[in-house]
Amino acid sequence: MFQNLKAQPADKILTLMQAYRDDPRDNKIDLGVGVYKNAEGITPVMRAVKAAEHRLWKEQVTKAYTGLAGDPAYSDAMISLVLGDAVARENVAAAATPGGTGACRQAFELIQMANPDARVFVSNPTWPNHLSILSYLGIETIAYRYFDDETRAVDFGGMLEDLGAARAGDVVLLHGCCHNPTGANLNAVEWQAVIDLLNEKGLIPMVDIAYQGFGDGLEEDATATRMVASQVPECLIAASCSKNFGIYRERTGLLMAVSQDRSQHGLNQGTLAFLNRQNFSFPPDHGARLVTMILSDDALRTEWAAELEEVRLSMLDLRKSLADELQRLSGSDRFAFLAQHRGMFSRLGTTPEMVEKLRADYGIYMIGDSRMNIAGLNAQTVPVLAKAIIDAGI
Ligand code: HCI
Repeated sequence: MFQNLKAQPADKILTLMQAYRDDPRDNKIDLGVGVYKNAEGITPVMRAVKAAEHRLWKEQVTKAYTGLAGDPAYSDAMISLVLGDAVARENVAAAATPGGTGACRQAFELIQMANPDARVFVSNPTWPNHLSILSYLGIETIAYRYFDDETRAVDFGGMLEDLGAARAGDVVLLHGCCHNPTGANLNAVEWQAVIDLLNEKGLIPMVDIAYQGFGDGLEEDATATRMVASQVPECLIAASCSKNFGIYRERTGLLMAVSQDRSQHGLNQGTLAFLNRQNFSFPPDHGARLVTMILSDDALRTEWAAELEEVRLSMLDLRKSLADELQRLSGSDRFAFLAQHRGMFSRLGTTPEMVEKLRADYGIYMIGDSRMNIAGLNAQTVPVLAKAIIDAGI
């Protein structure tokens, strides 16, 4: 049996992570995998998470199974974090999932179950794992224009034109904030135009929100998702706690199915629980319990939000100093987009050959499509990266 297996394509992001680890140079710079790092290059356990873990260790008396959809208190806390009061709680079915990836996977399976003919429209580019999972499930994907290589902003005209080709019942995958891999995002007026188009054509949005709090702020980053959820008849939302709670390896995510038709709620909730049961029975609980504890305790929540804000502002600072340094070295504004982008990533917009040159000659690791993890920088490495970009001739 095993001899029939075929080697599968490796994940480019994880391959690069390994290559960085194997590089003996001590001046190497890791701008690869999307993990927040502080100025010391460490991905810390957040203060509120440590405190919640401590409390959990003292207070938890059982590790018996939760429900198939996870602890309802976790769903309540996360629905409120992501959706605020944009949608009534009774309109939202939700299930805990292993990370945001798990939420995406379950969402895609639900789409396939509900409408095997649905095609999923994905931004060009999108997170590679979206494409990988969709292709694994045999779901047809259609790319819509998104990133403008010239301006390094959203090609909004192209996006609307391409979405115009979708059929009623097709799904449109949107990044709620902090687009991965480009860092380029829609403004509120553009979001509204997309929502109007979705409604006009009967398209179903699926919002992937993995970086809430990393862009313009916790509430601000949820605005687009809330606009979508409150204005369309139904949508799916895949949320991740990996980055904003710094609990990557705990695998903590939530899939929400929002329907304006309340009579759908039981069926939606039952389907989410069923899908969890088919794939892994019960979702991981440790991270979800920490998140619930933090979001429901005033002191922990304040501490968490303050640290998240420090993280957000530190990335904004790095963006600004990189853009300034490149402005100084190049004598032009052609890198100003770096300060406009939001979230952890920016697509530099250069060739794979240049990305390889930066790796080979300067020990700078970014993804082949020139996606940089801004959080991989610090005050010392910003000028090093800027000089390398100019010296390499980008
Ligand atoms: C990212 O770097 O895009 C997010 C982190 C990640 C990368 C690959 C698989 C899962 C998560």
